[in-house]
Amino acid sequence: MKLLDNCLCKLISRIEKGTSITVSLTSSNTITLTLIKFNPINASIQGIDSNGHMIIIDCKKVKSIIVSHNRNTNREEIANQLQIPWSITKQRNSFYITERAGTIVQINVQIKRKTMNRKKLILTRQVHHEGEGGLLGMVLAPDFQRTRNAYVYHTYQENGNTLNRVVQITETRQGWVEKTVLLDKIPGSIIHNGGRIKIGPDRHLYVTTGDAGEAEKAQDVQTLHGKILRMTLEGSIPSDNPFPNSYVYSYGHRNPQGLGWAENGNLYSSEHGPVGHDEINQIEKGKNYGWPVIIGDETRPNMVSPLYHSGNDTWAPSGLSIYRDAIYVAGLRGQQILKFSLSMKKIETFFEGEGRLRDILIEDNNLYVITNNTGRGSPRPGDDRLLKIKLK
Ligand SMILES: [Ca+2]
Repeated sequence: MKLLDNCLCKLISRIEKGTSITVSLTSSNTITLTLIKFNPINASIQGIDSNGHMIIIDCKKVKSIIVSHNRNTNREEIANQLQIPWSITKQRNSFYITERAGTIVQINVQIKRKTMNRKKLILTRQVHHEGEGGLLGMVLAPDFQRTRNAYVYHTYQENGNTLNRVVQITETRQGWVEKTVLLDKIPGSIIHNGGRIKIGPDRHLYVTTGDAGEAEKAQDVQTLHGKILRMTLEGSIPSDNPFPNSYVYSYGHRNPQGLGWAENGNLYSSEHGPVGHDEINQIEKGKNYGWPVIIGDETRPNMVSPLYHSGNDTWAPSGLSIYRDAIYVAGLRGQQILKFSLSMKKIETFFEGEGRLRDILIEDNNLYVITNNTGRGSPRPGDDRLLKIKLK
């Protein structure tokens, strides 16, 4: 035990594996890594750095160490050094995470090996990254394994106007190349761009759009402001959409950013409200969700009040995923995962302590969440992160 006389080595030996640590070897040489193990035989630290490489450090050479705040023992760091990440998709051992400036990071997780590969988008219209806009939602095509096709939602500019569009892209060695445009000219702005896209149980694409700062247009079914849209995977209007020749599936939304289906097929969405009054809604075809006419518990004939709202608190809810009876919603301002019980209509804090949270994916009893402290917020060393939390 003589090797552990160094008090930093003693401290490191007590850090739980999976914790993110930043070690300084010299004033200019700092490494952030996820701790795999401490080896007491030679007082070395084994960890994974931000590029997924295995690193071994002699802890006697460590000058100082920062241990990330970690109140969540049931939390494993899958990746770090993400740059303003916005959405998570996954297939087999690979996660695909969009970054708002216009890149997609693939994180491949094998049992003993982890790789991180960042690819650019090759588009006919550049990603316009400003304010809340940029590269936002992404979903892999059902036949991705064979075709490498996916769908993304991104902000762009045309004749000085900020707009959004949904495009199909294909993964190549050089990057993700635009294949077809499903829908463009979706209203955009520095704020309220919506941007979540998901494929429903009916194999149609659902898209959330924001009011782009023009609240009253959320009530106009002739425009695409503040709507949830539904289209086929080829970008056409399904014949059973509620309004003739229209992508609009539901309207009266302010800035919805979460979409998910329960096992019974019900669709739910999260929505940013005005100064508090953030919402969780059950989305039904053709219905009006009230913005900007009603907020909170207010009611109006032919308008749907939320299933639950935050009152005067602010969650700033973004991505959501549904598991058994509960909707798990990522909170930006609230900096927590909210768990909303569908049967009890009750909400509780499921997870917190990692700063702003942007998107959630649940698969095989595991919940994956991305933090969003870069871009806006207080990034810590190693931010932003992809974390894994086991569900009981
Ligand atoms: Ca509403």
